[in-house]
Amino acid sequence: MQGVILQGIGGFYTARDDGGAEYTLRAQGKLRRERTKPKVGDRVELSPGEGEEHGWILRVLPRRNELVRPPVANIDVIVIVVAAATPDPDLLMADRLMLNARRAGIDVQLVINKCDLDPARAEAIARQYRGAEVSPLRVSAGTGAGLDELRRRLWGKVHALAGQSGAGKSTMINALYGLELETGDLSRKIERGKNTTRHCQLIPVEGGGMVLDTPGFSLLETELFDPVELKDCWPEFARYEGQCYFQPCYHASEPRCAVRDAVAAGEIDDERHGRYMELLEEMRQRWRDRYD
Ligand SMILES: Nc1nc2c(ncn2[C@@H]2O[C@H](COP(=O)(O)OP(=O)(O)O)[C@@H](O)[C@H]2O)c(=O)[nH]1
Ligand SMILES: [Mg+2]
Ligand SMILES: [Zn+2]
Repeated sequence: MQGVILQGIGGFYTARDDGGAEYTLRAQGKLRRERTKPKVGDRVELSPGEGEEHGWILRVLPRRNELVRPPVANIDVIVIVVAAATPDPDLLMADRLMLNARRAGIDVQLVINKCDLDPARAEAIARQYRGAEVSPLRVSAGTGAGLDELRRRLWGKVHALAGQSGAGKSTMINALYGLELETGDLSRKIERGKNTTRHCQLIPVEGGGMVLDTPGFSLLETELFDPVELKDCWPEFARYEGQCYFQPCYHASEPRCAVRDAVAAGEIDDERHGRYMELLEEMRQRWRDRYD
């Protein structure tokens, strides 16, 4: 039998089979000896317990992708939420999230929320990401505008929402799926006082998809890698690759750089390129200091 791990607390896991039945499981000793720790999102082979007894996780099937913090596996889409206003959008943070998702091999859906507050700003943000392979979508979790389209795009997929605090992630999940997660509005807190240590869990939603609920989903830590690889995470540079005078080219300050020419010509957004430069500088610094 197989199932997907929805949550794990104190060595007990909840798994759900394809028919929707849920099982309480522990990891077999063999897994612990191999130091395989099942993660939320893992597909596992299981043997169900009898009656009140818990069952066992026998094997963790190969992962399509995985994150370390939070420890989750097999996420199809990371939804990066930025607010058009309140809070002021931190697009450097959004680009960092995009970079990390891409390095982990996970698709990105950019959602620009709170369009009701500043539609012009929302449109300007969407324009910055043309060619970035993040399918920008403008919505308002408050009014519901655009949510049908977002629900359609996420249908049947395992997805997680990431982004600045206050951007509207919890409000969005609630509006999409009729849930009652805790939002910035404290009067709507659920489980108040009942359960203070919150953990990450997958919540099955209509259409066969699942949404990851986690209080601390940050995805802000970028693994260390050779800074020359950074440009590969900006899809809008790809069509200019190989056309620069220097090879390889960082598309930073080299003369006769096709990417910088494209920025000057307005074919690539200059703010997006500017934030690439910031992240490049940061990675070069870390790369230089890597043996310290
Ligand atoms: N005007 C407006 N406010 C929103 C919208 N979405 C969320 N909010 C408000 O923004 C605040 C933060 O939302 P929350 O969902 O807690 O953000 P989170 O920290 O990303 O989970 C709350 O007061 C929400 O009511 C929106 O589309 N329009
Ligand atoms: Mg929240
Ligand atoms: Zn270049």
